[in-house]
Amino acid sequence: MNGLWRLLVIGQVGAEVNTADDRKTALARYLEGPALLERTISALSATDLDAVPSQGGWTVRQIVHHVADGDDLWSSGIKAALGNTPAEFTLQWYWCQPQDVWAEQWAYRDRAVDVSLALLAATRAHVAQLLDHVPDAWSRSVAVRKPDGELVRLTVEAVVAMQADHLEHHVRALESRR
Ligand code: NI
Repeated sequence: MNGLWRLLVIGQVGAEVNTADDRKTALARYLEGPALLERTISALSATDLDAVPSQGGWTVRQIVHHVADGDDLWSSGIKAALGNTPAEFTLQWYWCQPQDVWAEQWAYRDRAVDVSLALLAATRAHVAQLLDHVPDAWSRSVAVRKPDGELVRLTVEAVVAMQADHLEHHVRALESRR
């Protein structure tokens, strides 16, 4: 579920600085994400939420929790970038075991989705508020220790784009199930 992270690290780090228009577009996608996800699942019954795809993989319920957790986990990285640039950010404690294990440990199968949807919307609104108030927020960065141990520097802009992409990736995958 985190192939995007790999793409980000090899594809976007060190890319040229984006224009204000690019940032506006990225922010709009980022902020529209929670409503997009909610719309995508709005017509689903409880049975639909828990249906295991015939080709295998997570249920819709599990994916909603996964997306909300992704944003929640990375919001700490954004906060570090906005206040403590020399800091090293890592999710090693999370990456050190498969996401299927987290899905079990954090009870993705059993929890109602409404709280995770609210968390996702609040996280994105909160980050957007910070971006609006912290000088040079978009171009600030944090050193991230990757799962393989390599240290890379990620801008806030890159993390915001990664989270927007992550949600949209899962929405497309959900839509293709129909
Ligand atoms: Ni994912």
